[in-house]
Order: sequence, then C-alpha cells, then structure tokens
Amino acid sequence: MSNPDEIKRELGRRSRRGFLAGGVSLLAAGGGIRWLATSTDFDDGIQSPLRRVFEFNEALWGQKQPGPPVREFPVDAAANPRVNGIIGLFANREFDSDLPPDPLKVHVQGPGGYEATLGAADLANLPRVESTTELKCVEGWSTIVSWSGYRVADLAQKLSLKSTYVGMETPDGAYFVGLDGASALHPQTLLCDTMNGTPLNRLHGGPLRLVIPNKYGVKNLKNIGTIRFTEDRPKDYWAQEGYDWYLGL
Ligand SMILES: Nc1nc2c(c(=O)[nH]1)N[C@H]1C(S)=C(S)[C@@H](COP(=O)(O)O)O[C@H]1N2
Ligand SMILES: [Mo]
Repeated sequence: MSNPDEIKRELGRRSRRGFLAGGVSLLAAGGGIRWLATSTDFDDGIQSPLRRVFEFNEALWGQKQPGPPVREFPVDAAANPRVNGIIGLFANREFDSDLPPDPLKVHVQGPGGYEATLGAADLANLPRVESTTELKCVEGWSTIVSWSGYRVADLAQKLSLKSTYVGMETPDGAYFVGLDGASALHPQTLLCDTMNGTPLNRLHGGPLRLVIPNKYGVKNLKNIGTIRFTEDRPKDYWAQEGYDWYLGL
C-alpha cells in the first residue's frame, strides 16, 4: 500500500470509525488489522467512552516519551525495507524511482528567530553514528534496518538549541511530523544519509531522513527539508488524520 491516496483512504476509513479501531490496530499485526479494518459494528455508545480513554492515554503517554531504548541488532540481521509512503519525496516532479536525491540542504529553525541552512559538509562535523533497529509500520510489518547518520541530540547541542518540541517537514511541506523534544533528542534518534551501507536513495528518503525507532514508521520522515526546534506543538500529518500524536512504541 505505497500509494499515498490509498493509504489516506484506508486511514480515513479507520479514523471515521473513531480512535478505538485505529488505536487497537497499532498493537495488532497482519490479520488483526484486516479484521479491525472490516469490523464496522462499534456502536457510538461504546465508542465514545473508549475514545475518551484513548485521549486520556494520549495525555499520559506524552509524559513518558520516549520509552526505553529499543533493541539494537547485529548488522547482518538487516534487510531492505519496502518503500512505504512517498508523500513529499517528489514535490511537483513526476514519480521516477531512479531519480537521484537532491543535494542535501536542511533549514534549521529555533527559538528567538534562529535560522541556519546546513549542507552535507556541516553535518559531517557531527559524530557519525551507526544503528541497526527495527522500522515498524502501523500497517503491521517491520524490518530490521542498519542506518548511519547523526544524532539530532548532537546537532541540537552543536547549535545550542533547546526546545519542548521538534517538528520536521519535507522541502515542499507536504509531509510533516511533530515530536516531543525528549524523543527527538533520544540517542537512537538519527538524521540518516545511508541505509544498509549505501547512500539513501530518494524513495527511502535521500538525501536525509529521520530514523526514530522509538516511534512508528509514520514519524520517520523521509527527505528532511526543515527541522524546527519550537515551543509550540508542531502539526503532524497522521495526527491530523486521527492518529495519536505521539505514536510511541
Ligand atoms: N516524506 C515522507 N516520509 C515518510 C512517509 C511518507 O509518505 N512521506 N511515510 C512514512 C511511513 S508510513 C513509513 S512506514 C516509513 C517507511 O519508510 P521506508 O519507505 O524507507 O520503508 O516512512 C515514513 N516516512
Ligand atoms: Mo507506515
């Protein structure tokens, strides 16, 4: 299901049925999700109190982000994940699976009107980190992937930026994620330019993508154009479609 319209329709259906099905399907796998996606007989009387429970959970959940460090795997356990979600990868260009990534150029914004534009050479001043973790999609699949890049925490420290939240978006603004600051600064949260030992291609988010294994795949924004350190909770593409804003594991 890598066509964005299809994903949107599917998730739209889920969120219209309310938070219950969406929330539960995050925990379910494979057939479980199918079953929930086709089971439409939650009546409103049951759904709305449970919806409140989920909203309550979301409020609590925010206080214990990120969860414990996720498991690191040996590099030889890694495989190539499927390409899932292409929103914001081509801007107004035609889909072309062979189109190389654009040159790396990331806008950083911070409190007090801070602005900087970074290229590959700027990022190369940060310590390079490798990490082999599981990429988990809410659709029920997961793949162990070996990444390398730079910690968001090291970037923040280098630029002396502190904030409650971090937002990221694609250069065209079509896909965007909001992160609580603690998760963004988690040591396993990386800005990656390689996947399984090769430079990231466009479909997997080249030139630079976010890898945040403490959260579901949807938060792992591909093709980073802007990183914003902010005090205002950033908008989030899938939260706008009814998903939990945190989507922590
Ligand atoms: N820009 C952008 N980033 C994105 C998406 C997207 O549609 N556009 N999809 C997300 C989803 S739902 C998942 S599961 C992962 C998948 O990463 P992959 O294609 O490298 O497997 O990317 C995430 N990042
Ligand atoms: Mo996903």
